[in-house]
Amino acid sequence: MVSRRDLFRGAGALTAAVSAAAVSRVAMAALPEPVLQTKPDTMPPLLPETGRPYNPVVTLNGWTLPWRMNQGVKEFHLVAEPVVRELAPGMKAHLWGYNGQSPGPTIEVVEGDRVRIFVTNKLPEHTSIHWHGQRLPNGMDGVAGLNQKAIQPGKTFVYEFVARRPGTFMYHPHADEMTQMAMGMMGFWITHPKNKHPLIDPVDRDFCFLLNAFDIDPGTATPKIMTMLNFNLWCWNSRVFPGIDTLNVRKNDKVRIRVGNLTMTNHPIHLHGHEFLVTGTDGGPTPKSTRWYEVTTDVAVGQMRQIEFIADEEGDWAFHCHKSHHTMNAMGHEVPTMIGVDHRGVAKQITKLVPDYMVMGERGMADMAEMEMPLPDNTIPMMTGEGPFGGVEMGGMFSVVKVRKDQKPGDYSDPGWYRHPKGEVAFEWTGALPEPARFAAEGGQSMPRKVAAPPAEVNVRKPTGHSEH
Ligand SMILES: [Cu+2]
Repeated sequence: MVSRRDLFRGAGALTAAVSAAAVSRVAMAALPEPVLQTKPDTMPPLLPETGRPYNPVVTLNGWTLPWRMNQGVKEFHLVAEPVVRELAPGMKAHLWGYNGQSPGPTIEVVEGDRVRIFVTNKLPEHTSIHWHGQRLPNGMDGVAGLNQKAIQPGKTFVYEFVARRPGTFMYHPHADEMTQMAMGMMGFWITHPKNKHPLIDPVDRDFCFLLNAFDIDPGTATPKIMTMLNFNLWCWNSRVFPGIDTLNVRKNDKVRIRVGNLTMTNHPIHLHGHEFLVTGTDGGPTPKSTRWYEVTTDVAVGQMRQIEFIADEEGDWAFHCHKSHHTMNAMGHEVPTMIGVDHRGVAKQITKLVPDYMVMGERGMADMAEMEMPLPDNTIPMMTGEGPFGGVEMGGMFSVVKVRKDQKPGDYSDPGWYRHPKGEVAFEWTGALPEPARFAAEGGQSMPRKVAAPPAEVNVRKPTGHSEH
């Protein structure tokens, strides 16, 4: 079996399995050998060795599927199968995916390419693949029962169509969809324009990833597939912070980031330090008259957005979903708010008896990041990640865009933490603090209360057992 690592050994050389010239006629009549990936790392862009040239993408914590050219047709082989995916160091999930990982590999083709995709089903149940956003013959659209027979376990189906429209697309099962998508089956598809396109600018860096979510109880490894909204692991490409790789770019690069949402809720994706334009959706490139600058763009369920900006500010810029619950990892729900309640020492005593007992910190949730509570096996802390100045206290859908003037073109490696110029970091004020000046018009516009409010009371309530659900 050809692993992805082998493929990148040498100057981007592809093995015989994917190089048309080296394959005999007999072999060409057979299935292309499936290429598997064993690691969750971000792989370097796969430069095309056959077919029309294009500027390849980089899939965050993912990879692009090599193809073979068979008499002018680009042939890919996807294998639907159970996989073990590391969500972040310290946590592995038992998912379903394609070719060894969840999500499956990114498929990159060029507008006008004839594409043949072999899909082998190694799952315990039937499946199919829908090519989200594509113009194609109806019988290739992949809805089991409607457009085709479901692919039974052990069987291989062939999809074939011309990639007619350039843009940002995805693929996912359309058979027992709820189960199969909750288990991690999905992948990215990019159709590059074949010529200079009036609405698709060339870029220096082109990233893509899918938004997905899992509900995995602390201490277990298999997602609960019936969950509709109450997910506890909010992922980019089946990874959570601090397991999501950073997006490393050179200062003044034109950067494109493509995002697709296959969760069951919307995600306002937010970039620090720069403004961007939404230049495309799964419907294609957006007309220029519809573009305006944003720092957050909402990606609704089943939608894709591609954003573009000039990375002209050096530094380590946070890049994350703006729903604060989506930048947290698995947490016990139904944790009562304990701000203002002094339970010093109590939680520590209880955790000695009940290892996964959690209470919200009395000064906020930051206490929890410090508490180093004993965690069940195969779980990552709710708020975590060490930055150059201390705990980042994040999880889930969070990463960093690293902009450096000395990042080499084509180099996607992590340059380390930003070294801030002198005098450009927020600092502690050590002088005297004056008494606050009272605002003269305080309460002047509000209606006076007839009876004074009673003094606030605090009811201390024991957290209900979050493990019961
Ligand atoms: Cu979100």
